[in-house]
Amino acid sequence: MSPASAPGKTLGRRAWEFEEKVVKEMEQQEAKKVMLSGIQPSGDLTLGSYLGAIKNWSSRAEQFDCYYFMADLHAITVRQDPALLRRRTLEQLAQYIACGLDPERNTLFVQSHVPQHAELGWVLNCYTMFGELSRMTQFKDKSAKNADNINGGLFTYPALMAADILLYQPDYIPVGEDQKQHVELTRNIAQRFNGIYGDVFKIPEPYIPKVGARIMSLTNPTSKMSKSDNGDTGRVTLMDDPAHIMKQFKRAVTDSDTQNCVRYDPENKPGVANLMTIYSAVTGKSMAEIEAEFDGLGYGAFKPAVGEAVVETLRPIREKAQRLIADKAYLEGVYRAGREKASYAAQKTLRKVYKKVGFLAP
Ligand code: ATP
Ligand code: LTN
Repeated sequence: MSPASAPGKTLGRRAWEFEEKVVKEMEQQEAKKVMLSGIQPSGDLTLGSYLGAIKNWSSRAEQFDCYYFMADLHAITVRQDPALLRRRTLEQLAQYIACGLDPERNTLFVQSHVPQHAELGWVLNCYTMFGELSRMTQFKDKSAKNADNINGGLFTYPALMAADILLYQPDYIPVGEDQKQHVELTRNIAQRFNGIYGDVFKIPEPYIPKVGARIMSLTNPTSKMSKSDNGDTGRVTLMDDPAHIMKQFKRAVTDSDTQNCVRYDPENKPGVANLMTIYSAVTGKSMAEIEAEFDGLGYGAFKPAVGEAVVETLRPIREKAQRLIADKAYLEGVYRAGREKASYAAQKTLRKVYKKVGFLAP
């Protein structure tokens, strides 16, 4: 019997190899970068939020430790119907999963279930300047749209968003172009805090897609496709049926170019450029390939083709979300498990922050 195959040695080596494997896995786990994002359950998710943000969230679980949440604390900065808010929060979770976020590999949770968000939000409010908040475009846009309810929450919202992010020490924040300003403010707040107290927060980076970062309204290509805008003529939601999606694309605004030319020119042909962006984002084709594909065919062929490509992209998402929405017990299980994991990570950071600022230990 060779020494290596002696029973005691083999067992010893196996135990050692096992230990080495566990340590390696733990190291990989620790070295994994963190990705985090959230969306307010303030309306039905649109094609804009899918292409600008959620599409970038999925298939990342191998590389990243991922946290995604329903930002219900943010949603009440605009008045919400309570029953509708509850329903949308649950449906949004179903849509996250349907978009490819496996709850076994991603931490999916409800923001208000993790009180550390509100707690750190308050602390960070005290490290965010009035001038900084005044410069936020989302605040200016939303106060113009809700002139009768310009509340303090709407104004200080970016400090809460900074807390959402910094609690989890993430590396990347996958969002659409419109959120870049908030992530930059988060970086400034984190740097300011670290400058006073030492390295408490990791400085995160926005992660914005090359194509689809700003999808425009189909009827008004100079304004962003948005879920909470009144009227649904300019948007497509993840839950729209194929006939409705086709109708929206067929009546999408293009331009009065008599040649009906499908050419990428965002400045002079914003409607066509927006449709090309959508088509490119869902098919992976480049702008040159799209121009060649529709050369001489005009808008009459182009608009339904974009509609069909979108229908096929959204079909499996809608069908899976519908099945999941019917299974409330499953969704409850997912968000409860998510809360456990999120709270653990969040509490670690909050404890550090409370200590640094000088709060007496309870
Ligand atoms: P609301 O109208 O309630 O403000 P919204 O439709 O603008 O909502 P958000 O909840 O603000 O959408 O955004 C969710 C995520 O999707 C964010 O990361 C945002 O940047 C992205 N996003 C939203 N709309 C678009 C869009 N039209 N194009 C690209 N990305 C978008
Ligand atoms: N402000 C974002 C939603 C949001 C968010 C976040 C995104 C709230 N907290 C943290 C990324 C990270 C919006 O209005 N779309």
